[in-house]
Amino acid sequence: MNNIIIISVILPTLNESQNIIPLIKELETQLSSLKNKKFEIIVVDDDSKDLTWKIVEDYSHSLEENRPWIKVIRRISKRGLTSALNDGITSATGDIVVWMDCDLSHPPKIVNQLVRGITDNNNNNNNNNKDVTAVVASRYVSGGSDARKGKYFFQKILSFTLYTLSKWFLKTPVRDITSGYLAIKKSALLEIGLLEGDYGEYFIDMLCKLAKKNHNIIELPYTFKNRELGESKTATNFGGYFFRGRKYLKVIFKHALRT
Ligand SMILES: Nc1nc2c(ncn2[C@@H]2O[C@H](COP(=O)(O)OP(=O)(O)OP(=O)(O)O)[C@@H](O)[C@H]2O)c(=O)[nH]1
Ligand SMILES: [Mg+2]
Repeated sequence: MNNIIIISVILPTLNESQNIIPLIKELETQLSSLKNKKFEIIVVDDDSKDLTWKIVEDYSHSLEENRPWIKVIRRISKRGLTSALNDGITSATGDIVVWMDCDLSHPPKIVNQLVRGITDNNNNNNNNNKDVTAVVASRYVSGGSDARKGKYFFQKILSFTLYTLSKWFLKTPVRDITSGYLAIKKSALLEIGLLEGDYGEYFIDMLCKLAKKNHNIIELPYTFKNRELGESKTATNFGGYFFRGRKYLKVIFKHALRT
């Protein structure tokens, strides 16, 4: 990749009015410091009641400055995280696509490291001399951690259990199979087709499909933090996690049985 590389950052949002502008500002700071790269930020919002979509629209056309690199997709009749990501991917014009949670639990400060993991030829993490297709932000490699506390206890246990199961049953070398934060070549996404699933299980499915096609995926450590502002969209009780956990297990066993 020698010419200008375009990076598309997809931000799926549902009621993130308190987090979205600080997140976009940090992404702008980080991404504008990358050499020979352009970027676009695509917010895919499901008509949030707290007007997240409008806050971003106002920010992108403010009186002081126009920010044409920001696109807002306001979805009226569609719902769901995976489908929002698919709409973002479909409209992305970049060579490299990034996505992440927008509650500031995924650190925007490491976005450039994720991108460089793909673009740098002399990547130190890349031992097998194959082009890196994707870089996953990971809690479960050296230097990474899941620092969520309090009501996130069950969520933390669920993520760790899935990681353990993946080591036993899945071919993907990726440890953080429910990360939700990565940089990936758009061409690889086109190869495997649209993301499948409702919520976080799409990530496991995607990693298994990429592994099957022998894509080289590396991980970069990060610390996952609690959401500080805004309401949680996921259950924080045992029953809720058990229900959600079943969907994740289904995807793991689907791929385990195929290999
Ligand atoms: N467009 C869209 N985005 C969503 C939807 N559900 C969640 N999101 C976004 O997806 C990201 C992850 O959702 P979170 O609510 O942080 O889910 P979580 O991390 O499992 O749980 P909490 O951090 O406790 O809220 C955030 O950016 C959300 O705003 C949805 O139905 N549509
Ligand atoms: Mg979250």
